[in-house]
Amino acid sequence: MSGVISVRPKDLPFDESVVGHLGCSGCGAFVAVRLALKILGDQTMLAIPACCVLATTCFYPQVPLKVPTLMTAFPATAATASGIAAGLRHLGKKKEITVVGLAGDGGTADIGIQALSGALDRGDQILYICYDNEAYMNTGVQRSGATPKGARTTTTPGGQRGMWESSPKKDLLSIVAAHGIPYAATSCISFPQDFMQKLAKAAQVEDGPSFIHVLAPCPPGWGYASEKTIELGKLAVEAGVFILREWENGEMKVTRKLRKRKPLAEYLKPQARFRHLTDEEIKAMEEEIARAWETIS
Ligand SMILES: Cc1ncc(C[n+]2csc(CCOP(=O)(O)OP(=O)(O)O)c2C)c(N)n1
Ligand code: SF4
Repeated sequence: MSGVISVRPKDLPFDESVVGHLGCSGCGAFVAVRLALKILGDQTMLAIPACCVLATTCFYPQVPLKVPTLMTAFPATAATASGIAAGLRHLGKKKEITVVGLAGDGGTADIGIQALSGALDRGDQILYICYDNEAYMNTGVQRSGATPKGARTTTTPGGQRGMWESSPKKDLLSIVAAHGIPYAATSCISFPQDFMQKLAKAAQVEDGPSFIHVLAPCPPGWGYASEKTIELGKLAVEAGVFILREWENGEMKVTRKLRKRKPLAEYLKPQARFRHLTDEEIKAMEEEIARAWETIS
């Protein structure tokens, strides 16, 4: 995509590019898809693997996604996007159409990471968006490499002490940036201007791949009331749990610095997936967050 993309609300298209999906109410992933398509426009082609977004939009004859979409095998999102981009290059349409790989955190941080790494390594002209609901939600809330420490999932049941997720969330942005690509960033659906600005930058990269990792809260998977999606996304960022960063021109920077972090308990307590944690455990996690911020800033 070439030309400057405006993210001012008055310049955004009124039309929606995803209409009538079967996702849950309050689904953060669909906020991400909706905003992304407002920025990317209808000259976009999507490659999507099995995930909530695909499962809730691919029920023929209804077609909720209004841009051409190719369903990919679960591990093959980035490879499929690369193939589409190669085809468009051959047809001389490389500049007209933005090719997007769109996948959940399981499809990105775990099963699709090899294809993603290959595409980044080759420098393929694709934009990859990982919407991160922090588990394999579509198949029943199994833990993924992006599930945060302390979270209960169906494969890390929190009811039994010591059985919940114990390894830290994979730092996807650093993994991607280590490939030396032109642009990569984290964002959160609760900060729509931040998300859209970063997407606009990612879409304008003309000499290689770009990557956006967007936190997308999930009411049933995280265990909270659906009207709290935006609030929880904000708290994730403001409690310092999910750090908004940008990798550009070979440098990593924090794009939303926090003068004072909100108490971690404010973010954790409304979510059933963290309900088993004791105050001491929350305090220990808060200390870890403080250490992460010291390292990063
Ligand atoms: C090779 C393969 N393994 C497993 C599955 C089953 N499967 C379909 S969707 C899915 C979960 C996807 O999780 P994620 O990528 O995090 O997206 P979300 O469902 O959270 O949107 C799984 C395990 C599959 N379709 N293909
Ligand atoms: S399970 Fe979560 S990610 Fe999937 S459609 Fe429902 S709210 Fe969205």
